[in-house]
Amino acid sequence: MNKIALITGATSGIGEACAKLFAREGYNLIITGRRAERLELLSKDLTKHHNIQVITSTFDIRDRASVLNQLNNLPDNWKKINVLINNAGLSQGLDPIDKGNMDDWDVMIDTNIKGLLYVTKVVSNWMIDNHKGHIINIGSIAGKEVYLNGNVYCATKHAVDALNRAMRVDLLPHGIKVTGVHPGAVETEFSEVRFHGDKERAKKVYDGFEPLSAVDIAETIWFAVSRPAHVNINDLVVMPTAQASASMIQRVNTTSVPIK
Ligand code: NDP
Ligand code: 8X3
Repeated sequence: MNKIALITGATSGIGEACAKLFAREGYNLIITGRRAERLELLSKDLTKHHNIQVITSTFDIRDRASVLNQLNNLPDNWKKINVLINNAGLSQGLDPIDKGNMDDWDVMIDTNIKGLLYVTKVVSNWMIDNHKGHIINIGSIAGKEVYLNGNVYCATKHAVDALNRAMRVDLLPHGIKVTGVHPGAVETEFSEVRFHGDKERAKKVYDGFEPLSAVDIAETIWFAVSRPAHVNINDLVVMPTAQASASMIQRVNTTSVPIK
């Protein structure tokens, strides 16, 4: 029987790279996101190339009823989840606190904190029933530091950092591993989403240095997941070599300049 991983936000970037890597390692997958067509394409591709099964589950992680309905309606044998990757998340906007867009704030708080909590509540109960499991929480360097105009996104990722530690304490009696992975700049659709679809502005974020790739983070997650049963990796901060902190990046032909 293959192990099972549930990956939220598998329609692009880090989540998609995790789905591909875990499929290669023989995991059956539950992949989620809002873009059903992308989930279906990914599912077809993974099942064609690997001897695994995939369930696609389309929901907006901010919609509590939808999260509960989709997850609770999974077949019982799919509820024995070995690995949960709490990856779905986003930044919207990059404005000083006094000029922030409150709709952007709601989206970030509802997705990055509340959505992660809804999924975790359901899956952690199944892990408790199974007396095992591993939860990977994707935080960010933005959860370890704050930077100019990052305010609410940073706050949500600080919350993920706190929840990562809190989950480890609460789930200790049940033998469930909890790992936080906190990347610096990873080139995905992240910046395009942050800048409300402005591709030109998004591209500039990664100009003049080599950012992390989604595969770099998937491999880091796999390292944590593939440790022996008695070893838990608590927390990993993973940066591009050219990035020293959230706001310091060494770009070609420049000295260190702010990232945004
Ligand atoms: P992408 O934009 O490429 O992927 C984000 C994923 O999250 C998509 O699959 C998207 O799916 C999903 N998602 C977003 N909102 C929702 C929602 N409301 N309901 C369900 N799914 C949702 O970005 P990344 O891969 O870079 O981001 C993945 C995680 O990594 C995020 O938590 C991000 O904060 C974190 N991170 C990213 C860094 C970077 O530099 N890229 C650095 C540090 C952390 P869909 O749109 O189909 O719903
Ligand atoms: C994404 C990285 O530095 O843009 O979490 O916040 S950063």
